[in-house]
Amino acid sequence: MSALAEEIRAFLIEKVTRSGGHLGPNLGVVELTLAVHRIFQSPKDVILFDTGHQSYVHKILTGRASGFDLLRQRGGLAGYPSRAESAHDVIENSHASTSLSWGDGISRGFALQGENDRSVVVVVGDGALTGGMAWEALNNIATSKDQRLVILVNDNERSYSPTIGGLATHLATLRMTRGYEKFLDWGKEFLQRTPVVGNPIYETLHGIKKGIKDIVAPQGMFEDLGLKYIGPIDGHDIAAMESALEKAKHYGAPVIVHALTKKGHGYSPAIADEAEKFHAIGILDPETGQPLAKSGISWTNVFSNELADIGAERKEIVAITAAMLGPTGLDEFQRRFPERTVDVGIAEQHALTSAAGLAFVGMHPVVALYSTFLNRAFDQLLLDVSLHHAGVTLVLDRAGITGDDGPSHHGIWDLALTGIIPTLQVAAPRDGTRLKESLREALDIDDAPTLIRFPKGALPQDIGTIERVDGIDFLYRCESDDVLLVSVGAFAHLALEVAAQAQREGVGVTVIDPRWVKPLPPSLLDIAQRYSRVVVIEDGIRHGGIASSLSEMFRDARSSIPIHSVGVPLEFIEHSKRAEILHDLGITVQDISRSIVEWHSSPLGNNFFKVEMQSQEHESESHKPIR
Ligand SMILES: Cc1ncc(C[n+]2csc(CCOP(=O)(O)OP(=O)(O)O)c2C)c(N)n1
Repeated sequence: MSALAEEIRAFLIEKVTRSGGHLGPNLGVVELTLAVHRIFQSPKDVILFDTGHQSYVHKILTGRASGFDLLRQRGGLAGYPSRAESAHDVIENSHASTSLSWGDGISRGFALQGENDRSVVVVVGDGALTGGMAWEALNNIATSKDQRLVILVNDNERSYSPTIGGLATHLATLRMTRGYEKFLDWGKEFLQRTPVVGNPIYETLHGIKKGIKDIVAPQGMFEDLGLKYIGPIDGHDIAAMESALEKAKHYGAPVIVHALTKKGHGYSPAIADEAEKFHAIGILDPETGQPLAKSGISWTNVFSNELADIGAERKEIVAITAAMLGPTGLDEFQRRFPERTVDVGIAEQHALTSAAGLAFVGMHPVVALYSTFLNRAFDQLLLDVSLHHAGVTLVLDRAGITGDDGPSHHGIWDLALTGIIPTLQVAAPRDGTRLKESLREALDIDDAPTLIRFPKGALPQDIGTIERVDGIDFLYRCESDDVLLVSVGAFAHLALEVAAQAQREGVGVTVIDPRWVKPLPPSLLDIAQRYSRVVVIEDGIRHGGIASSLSEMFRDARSSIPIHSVGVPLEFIEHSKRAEILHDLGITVQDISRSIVEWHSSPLGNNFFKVEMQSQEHESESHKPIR
């Protein structure tokens, strides 16, 4: 078995350094996953991976090794579990802390249906255990006496960076008991070899074991919740893991198995990476662990440095991350102002309400999240932050189509979600200069929440402003009154190319960037009056997006100017390169300019807009694009 483990490890290093992906977490679960598959019979027994980023070994063991050449690429294996790939995958996840609820539901269903020979195993990291949903589930699971549910805690002491908080401290305490168990084992061997008095002393010692343990290392939490606890076990010791899982399997009620693993185990470049242990990597040289391509300045870098500079000027700024300090760029702020940086764990809901509290006493919190994870905290944004007019600034990285991570990682919902939140103001900067500018503008607003969204990846070149009218930037002005193109955020370069192409084909297009897209500046209406048609390009779902808000604004003003929208249709989009996805959706210079030209040549009132038509094919009746 250890030879197989080494083979899998070498395979992972070879393949994942070539494609990019979650290398560190998977290197850490090789033995643990082998043991799970030896003791449980998937898919009869259901194996669930929380978050799902550490399911590569499971994929290899369930017949998908050959798919690793195209990991996270078009037509290849997904980076997370995928039902389409295998009957061994049950949850299409990537958002953390949901697996215990899934496990509860499935094992409860088995019990209700009398399927008492089926178990559910949930592999959950110490990071994912910091999420509120995990605790809601534990509270519920603890009442069950007959669910065959094994909660395998993969404790590597890290989320991206070290896991922080009370739970992490408790797990550390449980880890300490390992020393105590060893002491007991030693005592047993030594005393039992001692004639006459040895055995009674050992028995006494063992009898008060729990008492001593509670002093040396309190067992508290899990057992107090009423959950059977087994551990801690060396998660790299396959035999020990098998034996613990075997016990857990036959326990017949929910049980926690606490495994200790090392993220990046067996690969020295990962172990040497103090910050993130190669949690998620790009393409690397497998020998050295060094990136093969030089990455340029990213949106994240610009935000990171600017916020840290503002932090030096303004003492009321507090930075909040939900276990993603490095990926969101808050690491620089933390380096300079550790006392004003808070890592709440994977707890976006708590982050937002806690930020509202900070704002109440005069601080200005900046909560930095990936766009997709804001979905989690919608109610908190609506009712704790916005209803209370809290001066909280949200910064959403990875907004728009992200690509390789698949359907649940695209940041395509934030504009639609935030569009219905009163008091909230939203900015979509088009470049680095506008990002810095809007961040400062947002931080000057203390009586309402603000949100700034920008995409993944390299920063585009700045695009200068010809003229600013009521906060709206003119990026290209055309003499003709044919089309006004409203570009949202980082689509500005695309919009300018579209304008140039359409102009070559005889249609004049003026390009503007409203910068703040919620609320839309009222003078947008006055500007638009001069044109025959308005087109909006946005990197988010069209349903309920910026074109939708603009259309409502025009309707309210009884304006009849036709508005057309280019954006993401209402569907779940598989993993693929961002450019490939945009191409599929018709969000390219060629497609959009061709559509504008066709549309322009068709009579008013009978417009045919190809981009919309392409997207519409995927949409239900109720989600028709704006016309
Ligand atoms: C709701 C949510 N917020 C943030 C993330 C980003 N994220 C992905 S993995 C991860 C850390 C997970 O740590 P852990 O569960 O301990 O797993 P490990 O990587 O250590 O194996 C985070 C924060 C996420 N997936 N879901």
